[in-house]
Amino acid sequence: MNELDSLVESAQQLFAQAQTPNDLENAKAQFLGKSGKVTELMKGMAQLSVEEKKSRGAAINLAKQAIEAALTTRRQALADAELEAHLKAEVLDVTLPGRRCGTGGLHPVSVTMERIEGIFGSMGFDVAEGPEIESDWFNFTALNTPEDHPARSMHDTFYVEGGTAHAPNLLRTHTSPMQVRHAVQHVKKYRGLIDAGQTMPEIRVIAPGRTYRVDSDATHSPMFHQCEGLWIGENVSFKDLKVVFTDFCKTFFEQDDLVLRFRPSFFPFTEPSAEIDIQFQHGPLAGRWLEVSGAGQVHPNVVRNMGLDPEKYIGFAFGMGPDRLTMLRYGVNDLRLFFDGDIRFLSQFQ
Ligand code: 2U9
Repeated sequence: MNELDSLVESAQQLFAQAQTPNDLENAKAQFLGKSGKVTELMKGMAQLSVEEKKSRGAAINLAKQAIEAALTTRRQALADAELEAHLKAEVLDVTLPGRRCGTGGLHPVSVTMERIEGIFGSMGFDVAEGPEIESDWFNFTALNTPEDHPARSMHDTFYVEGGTAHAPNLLRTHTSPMQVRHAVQHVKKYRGLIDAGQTMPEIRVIAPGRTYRVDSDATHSPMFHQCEGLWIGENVSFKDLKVVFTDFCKTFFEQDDLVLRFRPSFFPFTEPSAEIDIQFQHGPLAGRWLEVSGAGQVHPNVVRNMGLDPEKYIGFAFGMGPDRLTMLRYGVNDLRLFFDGDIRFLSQFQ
């Protein structure tokens, strides 16, 4: 093998060893650079005769072309390898299914709220929603709750800034104040009719929403939900309460043979008052009496606070806890699970 052939071969070997474009360019410089081996050979031709220059020059040129060809081939191979590695690292499988947007769902207590609104809506009840920060007049005084009633204490009620010492603001402890607001508006609207001795359209309303009390254990949360109901007219009796509430419970729990019990009780805003218990006839809770609501005939003082004559207008009110109804319907035994926001628990209800 002559000197030029072995030069070409050593260039090919060095190019083959180059693993990066940078290695390759360094290797190239050793042969084709300003002081590279090919360039040196060219310079070495200076002393040769014209004839010798011709043949030697042609041979060096052939060797140079072979080295350049090897360089181009290796450059291409390295570029191909780089592209291949790049494509491998960024695998894009166009056959993969797209990422879907989760559809989400309603919280189980919201489902209960909607069921309650639907059932009472079908019985002609309006839905009234309003402020969670209330004055103590709407929350307590209008509802015939005495100044020294324990519910007014700071141990039971969250007081908030604003208002005065005489008329403090608080987080409503029930949704009844919203019913007082609704009733007051209703009475205002029909004042002319009422004063003329004519009959005012009945007040029939439920007030669902968040309520707050200083209380926290497995069955009490400082924030909980309530839905209270009110029906006031000229001839609305305790019998209507029994019919309406029995119908509601049977529809809500989807059990026609459900049994209800009205137990005497006391609330400042109703007289007489009752606790309402239900008894399932089948299922895991069958036979047990479960308290679901408080209720009663609206106290004359509360009717008066709405701007109505209690001798003429009478009716009933009830209050229930949608959180508890949700626990009973789905068999959940810890109220706090509803408010922890753990998606694994909540997604079971979708
Ligand atoms: C007006 C007049 C009277 C609403 C009533 C109850 C009885 C009652 C509680 C039961 C469990 C709420 O979820 S709970 O904590 N409620 O026992 N609520 S009567 O009485 C009213 C409401 C509005 C104007």
